[in-house]
Amino acid sequence: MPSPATALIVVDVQNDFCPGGALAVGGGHAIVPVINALVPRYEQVVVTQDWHPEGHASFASAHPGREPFDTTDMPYGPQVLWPDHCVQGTPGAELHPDLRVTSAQMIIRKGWHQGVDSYSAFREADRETLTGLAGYLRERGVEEVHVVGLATDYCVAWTALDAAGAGFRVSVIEDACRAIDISGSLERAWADMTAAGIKRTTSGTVL
Ligand code: VGL
Ligand code: ZN
Repeated sequence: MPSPATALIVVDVQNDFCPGGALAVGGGHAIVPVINALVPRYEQVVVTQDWHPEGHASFASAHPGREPFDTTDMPYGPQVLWPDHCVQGTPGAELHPDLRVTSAQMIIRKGWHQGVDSYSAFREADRETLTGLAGYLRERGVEEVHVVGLATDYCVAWTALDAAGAGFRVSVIEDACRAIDISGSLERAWADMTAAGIKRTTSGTVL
């Protein structure tokens, strides 16, 4: 059993990232039973939702002539352009219906600002705007976080890297994640996470 000073962060297990959704991650739904088994082992559970306004700057549809999965330059740096996904209040933005996270006390919704994406649950893509999650966790005595969810190479990796940057010990539970993996993004994400001292574990170490 992880100590009460370890929080589980469940990243973006939403309909749009599961098969049939707008930005489906291969096998995204397969992690739901794994996460459901993990959740009762933690006293502190944080859930995140990608939560974009209509016409969000990360949507290819907001950039005439551009296609999903192109990259563009935003004021804060390069940005992959995505299909419209996780629009606030739509069914695609809801958590997967089989996900059991009723014990979670904190839900972070991110990607809310029209012109700024936010893969990370801690810090938006401008790298300046904080969500408040680090302060919340610190005030609650959290020292370590375990990260699961979708997608390994985007929102999970950025969340894990920012958690490490904020001073938490971090593990990513690999079998409770699935990746988008475009142009080597998954391999790069693991290299970055390893370099940051993030542990790559499996659910068996907790269950
Ligand atoms: C995500 C792409 C765009 C994610 C969110 O949850 O990994 N990826 N928005
Ligand atoms: Zn998004």
